[in-house]
Amino acid sequence: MEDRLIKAMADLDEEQTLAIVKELIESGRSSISIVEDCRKGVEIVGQRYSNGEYFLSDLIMSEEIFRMVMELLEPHIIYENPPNGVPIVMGTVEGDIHDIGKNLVVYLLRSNGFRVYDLGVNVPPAKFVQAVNETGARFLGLSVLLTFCVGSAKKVVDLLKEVGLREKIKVVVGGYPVDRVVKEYTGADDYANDITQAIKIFKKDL
Ligand code: B12
Repeated sequence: MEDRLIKAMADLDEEQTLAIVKELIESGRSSISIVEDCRKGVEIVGQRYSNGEYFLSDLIMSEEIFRMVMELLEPHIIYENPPNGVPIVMGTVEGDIHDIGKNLVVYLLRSNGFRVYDLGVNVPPAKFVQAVNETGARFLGLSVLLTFCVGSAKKVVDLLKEVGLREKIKVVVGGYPVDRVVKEYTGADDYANDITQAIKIFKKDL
């Protein structure tokens, strides 16, 4: 863990953040650990926004810096396994447009050989179910960042049950507010709120 990177990200210091990331890449630090530090930094951005210290424009700024970090990291993210082609449907649930974390998970799953169908953001339950049906996916990944959108994830699971597809697919819910309680409430099979855990979950059932 690199405290100065977390701090630079939390302070929205673009220049410093990018300089530290470049330095860490050169020193051979793993891309995953760099991303995790940046995630911790934006978590602090979120806390500062909650307590009125930061504004919406600052959330937007954090997105922009994160995007630039990802551009630096992408060429260094190592392709770990040969393609297995296992299909996964993934998207951010209805009402929610956060996608930095989801995109990261999608990117890493693809680089681990999965065939990911990314439905984007604000995805209605019926669209998830249609995609599961059409692609024969073995996994469904639901990203939720807003607590008031947790219900949207539950609706997807309920609809899967209604149309008889629930037993055929493993549902994984992920995102900042997601914990065991959210997993139980939505009826998902598993959950993750960090990248290492996220990839492990998909790999363990191969
Ligand atoms: C950047 C940001 C934004 C950006 C989003 C840009 C984008 N393209 O995504 C913008 C500015 C658009 C935004 C808007 C809003 N935001 Co906002 N945002 C954030 C912030 C600061 C960072 C989120 C982020 O990208 N984190 C970095 C990524 C890498 O982490 P992550 O998303 O957690 O993903 C990781 C894991 O969770 C996991 N994961 C994620 N998805 C999935 C899916 C699966 C299947 C798996 C297995 C794992 C997994 O893997 C990822 C990698 O580690 C958070 C603060 C926070 N603590 O999260 C607030 C936060 C989520 N936002 C918040 C709010 C309130 C809003 C707004 C309502 C603000 C407003 N008044 O308009 C709007 C909502 C818009 C909407 N309808 O969705 C609140 C939510 C509070 C709550 N209790 O619900 C937060 C928590 C800030 C806060 N503390 O108040 N936001």
